Amino acid sequence: MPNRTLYLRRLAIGLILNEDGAFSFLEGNRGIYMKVIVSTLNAKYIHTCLALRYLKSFAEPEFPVEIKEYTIKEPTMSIVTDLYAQTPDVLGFSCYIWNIEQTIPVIKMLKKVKPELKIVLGGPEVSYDVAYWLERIPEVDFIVVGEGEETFKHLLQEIHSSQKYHLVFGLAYRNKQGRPVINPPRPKLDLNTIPSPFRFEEDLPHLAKRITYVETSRGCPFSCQFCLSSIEVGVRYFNIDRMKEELLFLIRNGAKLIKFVDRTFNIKRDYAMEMFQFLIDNHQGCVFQFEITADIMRPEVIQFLNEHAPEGIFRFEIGVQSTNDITNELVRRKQNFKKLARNVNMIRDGGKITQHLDLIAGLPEEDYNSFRKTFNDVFALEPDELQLGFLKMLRGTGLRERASDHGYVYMDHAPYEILQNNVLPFDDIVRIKRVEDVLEKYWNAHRMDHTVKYLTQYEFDTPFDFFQEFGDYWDSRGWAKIGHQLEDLFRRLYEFLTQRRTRRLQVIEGLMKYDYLIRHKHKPRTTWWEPKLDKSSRKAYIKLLTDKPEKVSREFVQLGLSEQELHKHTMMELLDFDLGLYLAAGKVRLQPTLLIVYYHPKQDTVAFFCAPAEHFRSEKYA
Ligand code: B12
Ligand code: SF4
Repeated sequence: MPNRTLYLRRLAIGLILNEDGAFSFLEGNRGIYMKVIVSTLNAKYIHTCLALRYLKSFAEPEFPVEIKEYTIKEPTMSIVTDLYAQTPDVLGFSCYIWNIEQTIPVIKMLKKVKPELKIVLGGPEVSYDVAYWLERIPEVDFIVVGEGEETFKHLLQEIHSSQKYHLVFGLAYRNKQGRPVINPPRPKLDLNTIPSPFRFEEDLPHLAKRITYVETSRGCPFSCQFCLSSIEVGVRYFNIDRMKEELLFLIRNGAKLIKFVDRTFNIKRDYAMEMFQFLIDNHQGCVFQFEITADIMRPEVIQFLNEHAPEGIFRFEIGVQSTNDITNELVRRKQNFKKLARNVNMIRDGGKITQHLDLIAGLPEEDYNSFRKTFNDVFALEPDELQLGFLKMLRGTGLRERASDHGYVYMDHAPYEILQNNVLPFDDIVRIKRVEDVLEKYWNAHRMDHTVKYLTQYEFDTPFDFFQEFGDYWDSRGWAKIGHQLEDLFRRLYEFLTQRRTRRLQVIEGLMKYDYLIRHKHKPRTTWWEPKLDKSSRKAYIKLLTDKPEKVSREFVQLGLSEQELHKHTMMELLDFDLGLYLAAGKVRLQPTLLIVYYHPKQDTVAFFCAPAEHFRSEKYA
């Protein structure tokens, strides 16, 4: 019978009576602990690894487990040194596409200096092509395939007792002859038997600083052939009352960002609705992210959220991937883009929920032109963020198995990104990468929303063409290799637009200035352009604005700004067109306009005002 605190590693020659009345073995007079550590290299410090916390909660109290997390940026030597210093007997690594290539050198080094260490791998990256991994990393002793909680615990029991590894379902290892043995898979676990992974004392101080991952279900009912989640059959749920308690605990202990890793959070409508309502009632300012399948959302659910959700607490990640029907059929992805678009528009119009839409370039039969259309279809929905990713041929997926059907050529090692296929040559992939680069910097970072919207609507044939042409120019100027301040981003776009002789540049320039000025919370020290107003004109305008604020607007009068406040907290610029009319009605009327931007010193807010310059002209020069 296992002791609650001591674990024997070798054959014992004595017995001791434990606190709980059970006996355990002693070697000589000394108890020997089996020290178990589970570790991973996260993509960034802000991420945390939920899997490690499940492994710990399930293995304890019989097997105390310590968690050690690093990032993929940390030097191998410092990770090895740190883990070595913990003197583990069993060390498990959580392996994903983003960390496997950085984890392997850590394993190899550790095993050189501590050959007796038992190394266990688990996670989606090593759960497929298991024989390949056992062969590629001889330093690894065991691989846990698929769901890990029960298998890992059973493995610890076997390491610790009779080493009958053939009894451990879901385990892979090498036999005495060094040949790989892959045991039959383990039946799925009843999720509600897993103790809470969210309440470890050592996690609490970090809740506010890092992302907390939460699962309410495992599995996905869909079968998209590029995705690992399509492989698992059936969806299992955690009890909703238990999940509510867990969430409340996390929120009360300071969690600021909780990401639900459910593959499709809204599959079970009642569960999702009850959870939305619960989070609306209890959020305390915490933000919640969900992966949503948008086309299956009912309009009443969106209406409910639009009416009741506080602004900014929910963020939906919506995979669109492609709007090409043939492509979606080939990857067995059922998607009704019409319904998806209706729902995304409805959510956007509600103004409460942030939307992040995903696209994948390189899916079967999606050539450059088809991808251009996909991009434009989705950009038209004006998502807060549009992420353009490139297809990765994940181990275990149907698409990877049938890669040759579509002429796929891809990277040998993770992340297995495609380099070309039968309809998308490498040249096109490189071109699309340039689109991704400027899309991230300009649209997703929201650096100049008004300018980009104007350019994509009026100056370029389609949004994609703007990002492509600008991305090509960006690359040709060598800017992809250097860093950028905010001002540089404006100057570079302006240079691009000037050299291609873009029409109505003075309007675009005005929008760019407006975008620059309203992006700051405090009066900016510099501008990316030479101000049109010299010192004395600015002084004259300030005098006029102090004396006759009614020439601007009633709201401006209400601010009651003194001459000194105007000097200190406003920026002013003369534009060539009526910005107010453009923002209100989308119409461009050429007319000199004074733009006044006021940075409220106490509230950290910014307000802007426009007035026809002629309102002031006669008086200014009188
Ligand atoms: C969080 C997350 C991320 C985070 C990373 C978080 C971090 N820690 O650094 C971010 C946002 C960065 C990310 C990015 C990407 N991700 Co991601 N991501 C996830 C997500 C949503 C949750 C992972 C999770 O916590 N799951 C819950 C846990 C409990 O499940 P689990 O990880 O499978 O763990 C269980 C078992 O695998 C096993 N196990 C796991 N570790 C260990 C260790 C040991 C020792 C043992 C015994 C067992 C064991 O036991 C666990 C409990 O049963 C999954 C989807 C999902 N819902 O799982 C995708 C997923 C992991 N991501 C995936 C992909 C493809 C990507 C991207 C490549 C997508 C892209 N943009 O193209 C990028 C890669 C980024 C990069 N830098 O290269 C794939 C994984 C492919 C792979 N082979 O690893 C997944 C599965 C999505 C999918 N359905 O295809 N991702
Ligand atoms: S892409 Fe999304 S919907 Fe499709 S199988 Fe994966 S998780 Fe499920």
